[in-house]
Formats: sequence, C-alpha cells, structure tokens
Amino acid sequence: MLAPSFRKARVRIMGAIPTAAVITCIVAIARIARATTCAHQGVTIFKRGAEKSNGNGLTHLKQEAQKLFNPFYSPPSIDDNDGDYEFAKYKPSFPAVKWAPLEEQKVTERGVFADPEKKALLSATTKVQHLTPAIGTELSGIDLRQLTPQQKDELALLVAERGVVFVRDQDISIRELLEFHRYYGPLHKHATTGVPREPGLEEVHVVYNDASRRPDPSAFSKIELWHSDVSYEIQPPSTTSLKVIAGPAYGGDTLWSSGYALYSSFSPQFQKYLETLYAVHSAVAQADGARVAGHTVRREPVETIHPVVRVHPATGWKSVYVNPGFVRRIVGVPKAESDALLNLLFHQLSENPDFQVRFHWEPNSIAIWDNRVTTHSATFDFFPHTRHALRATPHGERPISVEEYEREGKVAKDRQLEIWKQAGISLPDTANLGKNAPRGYND
Ligand SMILES: O=C(O)CCC(=O)C(=O)O
Ligand SMILES: [Fe+2]
Repeated sequence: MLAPSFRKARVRIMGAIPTAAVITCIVAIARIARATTCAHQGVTIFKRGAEKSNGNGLTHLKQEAQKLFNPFYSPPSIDDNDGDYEFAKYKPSFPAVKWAPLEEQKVTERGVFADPEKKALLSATTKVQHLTPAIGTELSGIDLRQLTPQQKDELALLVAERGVVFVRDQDISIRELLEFHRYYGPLHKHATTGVPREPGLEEVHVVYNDASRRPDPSAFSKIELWHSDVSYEIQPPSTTSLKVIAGPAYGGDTLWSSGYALYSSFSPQFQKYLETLYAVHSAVAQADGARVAGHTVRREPVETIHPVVRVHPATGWKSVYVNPGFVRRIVGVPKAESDALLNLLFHQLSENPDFQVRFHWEPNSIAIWDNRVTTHSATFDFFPHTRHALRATPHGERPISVEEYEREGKVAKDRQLEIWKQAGISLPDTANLGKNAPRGYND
C-alpha cells in the first residue's frame, strides 16, 4: 500500500508517461524515500507535509532528500573535511561527462591457463588460511606487485575457486592496481559512482564515508545492499579488487556470499529448474539515485538478461547468479513465482552464514573476489569514522548458462559434490535426500 502522498503522485504521473517509466519512478521513489522529485522523469512528487506548507515545504523536503543517502544508490558529493587528509586526491568526484554505451569486448579467461595446484603462487606465500569451507582464503607473504604472469593466472584460479582471497599490507598504488587488473580483462568504468579527484583514474570506483556522510537506514534495507558489482552490464566484472586505504580500527567489515554454495544447497530438482531460468538485471535504480543526488549519469542505464545459474569458465562449477541490488525479475514466469523465487534466493544468499565470509580490513588490505560467483555487502556501522577504499575491476565474459557451457561437450559441475568426490566421500543418495539426513539442532 502506498502512502497517501505517493498515491497522489502515482495518479498524476500515470496520465503523462508510460507505465514502465512509472514503475521505474515509483521504485526509485520507494528507494529514496522522501525524495521530492523523480529526476529521471522530471516529475514532481507531492508529499502530504509539503502540500500543507504552501510550496516552501518542497524546498525544505528537497534539502532533506539531498541529505539522505543510500550509500549504494546515491553517491554523495559533499566536499568537506579535507584539511590535510592524506588521501584527499582519491576522494570521490563526479565528472559531468558522457560515455557511449558499452559494446561487447573480447576477454581471455586467465584462470584456464593456471596450474590447478597453483605451485608457483602458493610456494611464494608464507601462509594460506582458508576462512570457511565455502568461501574466503587469506594469503600471507606475497606482494601483488611482484607476481609473475604465471602466478597471476594461478591467483585468478584460486579466486575463482575460493570466491574471495585476502592479502594485507599491500603497498601497491592505485595505478599499479589498475595495471594488475588490466591483465585479467578490459577495465570497467562505472557510470555513476565516484571516481578519484586526481585526473586519469576514471576506471577506479571510490568508496568513501566520513563524519559528514551518515548513511540513513530509512534510505535502504540491509538486504538490498547485497550485490554483485554492476551485474546489469553485458559483461559484468570478473576478478575484482578493493583496497582499503583508510578505515576504522573496528567496524566497516565486508561480507561475501558464495553463489556456488547457494547452488549446492538446493535439491537436484530445484537446481535443474533454476538452470532453465533467466533474470533481468537493471541499472535504472542506481542511475535514478545518482540523478536525485545531482550527479551526471555518465552512461545511460541498461537492463540485461543473464542466466540464473552461470558456469565459471575456469572451474566449470555452477553458481547462482542473482543479487538483490540489481535483479528485478525472472523472465517468462508469473510475477508471483518470480517474486517468491527471488525472495528465497535473496534471503538465502544474504542470511545463510554457511555461504559467507566476513573480513575485517586494515589500511592496505586488499580483497580480490570473483564477481561472477559471489555477492557482497559492506557494513555501515562505523559512523562517524572515515572509511576510504578504491576498486579496480575488469570485464568478464558474457555469463555462460549451463546449457551453453555443455553445448561444447563439457559437463558443468556442482562445487560441493566435486570437493566431496575428491575427498573420497561417496555422493549423497539424491533420490533419498532428507530421509536419513542428520537433523539440525537449535539449542
Ligand atoms: O565498501 C565495501 O566494503 C564494498 C563496496 C562495494 O560494494 C564495492 O566496492 O564494490
Ligand atoms: Fe560492490
């Protein structure tokens, strides 16, 4: 049920613009609660309070809406507290430039060239610590700047297998990190989020919060913060890095969830059903958020259909590829079915701790994740402290469905079953699943 003011807005909009645009607008309104204009359509939204307060209320509400921000959709542009901040040149800026739509690009998957045992990479480390069975490995003793091409290939495979790999104390500069990732594919330029003020770093995505930017929980839900980066692109990113350059002593952790583990958790019947589905990934809400925040949308938003289960080209493992941040619906099934499916998948990926790893950053920590087989979400528990991070991300291949992968005679695999098989553990009797299964406990 829409609040009375929004009902009025909806009626007003309906007469003027097509229904799809109205839905987009209403979604944006719901996401950016109390915003007074839907900038995308240039439509004024009247609010009960504003109507009572004779026009001036609108100005007030506009100011209120500008203060309010969803850290995911509405990158802030406030330029304060610079002082002698060491990393001021990497604070976010929002250039008023326009870029052409992306076109399909050739990418070479480096993980397929790797030694499956990763001897060159692992022999250079002092410690390899797996953080959970499903996802996350911390490597000690390596310097990303020193890796050979062979070690980089092995790192790509390790990241593909473990979902995310963490390294600390990395002195690598952001320009060096961009070059490091260019090895894995053409770099992605984000259409709306901040880029560093320093010129020539348009391929960097800046994450920045400080005492002047208090994320307002009325602007977002924790579940919608879970996402896979720019999954709406035709070729969403692959091996991606985030480097924290300044952060709180505690708080500001990031969580990753494994799409492989989500896939493995389901019954064979449901897995098969998911493998037949495609979903719509949309950049529209993010672009609307940027416009409401007063920023230029540098590339027009796109909506792209991707398989709900994709196969990683290096591991051959199947991964559920949906995320609450950008996926709007499953194609070609009744809306109620789409809503129920997405609700299940979104809640499982964001709430099931068995699929997840949580990382506490220190300055110069770097997380390298495979954006094709994981989702992630930052915590926003550290206000008023400063947290500043820089991301470099290459385009991956166009997501490969199971049917497409197997067309060439290969067989896509369930990661969990493969791991058990390698450990000599007999496969579960899928026909009798649940009959003699160990029971959970909750004491
Ligand atoms: O701030 C974080 O920890 C994650 C931000 C994020 O989602 C990203 O940079 O892709
Ligand atoms: Fe992200």
